[in-house]
Amino acid sequence: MLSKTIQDALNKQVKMEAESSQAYLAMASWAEIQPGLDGVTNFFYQQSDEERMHMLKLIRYINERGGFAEVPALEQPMITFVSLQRVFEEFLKHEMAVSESINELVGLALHERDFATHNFLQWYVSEQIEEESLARTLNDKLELVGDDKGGIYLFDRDIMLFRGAASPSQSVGK
Ligand code: OFO
Repeated sequence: MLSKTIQDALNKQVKMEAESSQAYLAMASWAEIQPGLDGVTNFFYQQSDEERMHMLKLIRYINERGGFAEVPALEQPMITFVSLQRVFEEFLKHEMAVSESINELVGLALHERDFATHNFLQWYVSEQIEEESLARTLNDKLELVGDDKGGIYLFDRDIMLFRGAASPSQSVGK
């Protein structure tokens, strides 16, 4: 059985994963209406789906442990962006905030001596290493490219390859 403290903290993380899914959905939608950004569009649609999966995994865990997973209300995310660079800066910022939140949760689980939750959260720890690293790589590439249209074309064409290389954990679900 989950303690109230852990249940509340996990429910906060449910919200964060749902917000991540919404944020990346908004990025996908923005990219979709820009000319020639099919790769970036697919990348963020897929990223949004993954975040929903992360949320579901938490919901199922909370309920499985005798708690109650609360489906949260969500704020509208940022929906327009001044540049592609800005989108990816936001992506990295968001992933860093999620990593921090997961680390807090891991610390809390240890403090509360909830070793099952501590064990459950290790998947998220690994996932955040992958996602932060992917976000940094993509930001670095975009910095190299600058405003060069040819570079942006190649970035968009190859973006799914970066994802494949950096994120081997897509099949892990509940
Ligand atoms: Fe939920 O994986 Fe990153 O944010």
